[in-house]
Amino acid sequence: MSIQSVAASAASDQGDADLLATYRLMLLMRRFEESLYRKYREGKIGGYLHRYDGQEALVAGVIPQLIKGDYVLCTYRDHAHAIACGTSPRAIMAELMGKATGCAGGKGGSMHLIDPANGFLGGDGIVGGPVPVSVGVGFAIKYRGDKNVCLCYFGDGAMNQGGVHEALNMAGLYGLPIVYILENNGYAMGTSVERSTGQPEMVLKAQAHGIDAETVDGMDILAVRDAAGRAIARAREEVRAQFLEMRTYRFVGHGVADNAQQQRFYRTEDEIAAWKEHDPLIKLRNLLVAHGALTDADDEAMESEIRATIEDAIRFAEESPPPPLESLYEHVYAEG
Ligand SMILES: Cc1ncc(C[n+]2csc(CCOP(=O)(O)OP(=O)(O)O)c2C)c(N)n1
Ligand SMILES: [Mg+2]
Repeated sequence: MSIQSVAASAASDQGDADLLATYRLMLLMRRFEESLYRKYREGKIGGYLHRYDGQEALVAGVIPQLIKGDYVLCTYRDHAHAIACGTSPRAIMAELMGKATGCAGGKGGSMHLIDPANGFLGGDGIVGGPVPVSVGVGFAIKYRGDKNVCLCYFGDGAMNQGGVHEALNMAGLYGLPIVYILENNGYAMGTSVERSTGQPEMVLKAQAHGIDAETVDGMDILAVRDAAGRAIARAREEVRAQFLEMRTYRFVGHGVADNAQQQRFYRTEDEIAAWKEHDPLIKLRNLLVAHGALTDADDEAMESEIRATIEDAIRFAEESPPPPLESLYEHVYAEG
């Protein structure tokens, strides 16, 4: 979608204030991810780390549309999801640094952020793992008769997992109030979609399970918001599963170990540059500027406020203690 058509649809659909809030959220996600790479290189963050740069619209255009009592499940690429659910940057940063003040008590790390009080049921280190879990969550919502939905994010690589298809079959069969968001960034680590499936049209796979499905330009925040709004409303009102294949791209490597040199084995610099032309953050910034809703001074003020938030989170995390040894066996089994 061109900037012009984005602007036209913004004028008809969404107010400037709402879009500014979305821009702020996306900017926070991007700057947060960038700061993590620095902390990883300093040795402050251990374990693994998967960034969301380039994919922000998939979260910023969807999660803010949820209401109290709705749930979110996602993969190990989960920092943006936690931010959008309302988990504090302090609790996320402390979790990444393995501190007791982290949102999983410092024992989950980057791939296992969680915040049930805000409806965030967590990231998952198992590829495809959130999809079977979503069936349990969706069934519980329906069984209780609640007017809620479960959002479930997963990747294009996960779409080839057996358990994912068993779960999608049940979600379609039982008519569960789940909205699946397929984060189709074109690659599962270094393997492209084209090399890993005989049927790259993802919507056909969902439709085969009796699930309403649509493909969305995931680099276009307005298209994402629109499609998500409709899918969430259908899941909530009609109590049936929905599937949105969001076409997107990750601007950085699969994880921190996947550096520029490694990436040459599976994608070209030209390809990355071509996708960066569609950077959802820059597109939204240009749209707001064109509308007169954002000036350079506003943008700089937002940048410095976000910088301060992240610096505060880093300070908090670095000063927090590690989990005490006695807590080692806590949270292994549910109590009672
Ligand atoms: C069951 C399982 N198999 C393999 C892995 C190793 N692994 C981690 S991420 C990944 C790629 C998944 O790609 P995709 O589903 O497209 O998500 P993306 O990383 O692109 O967001 C693989 C194979 C894993 N974590 N879990
Ligand atoms: Mg992928």
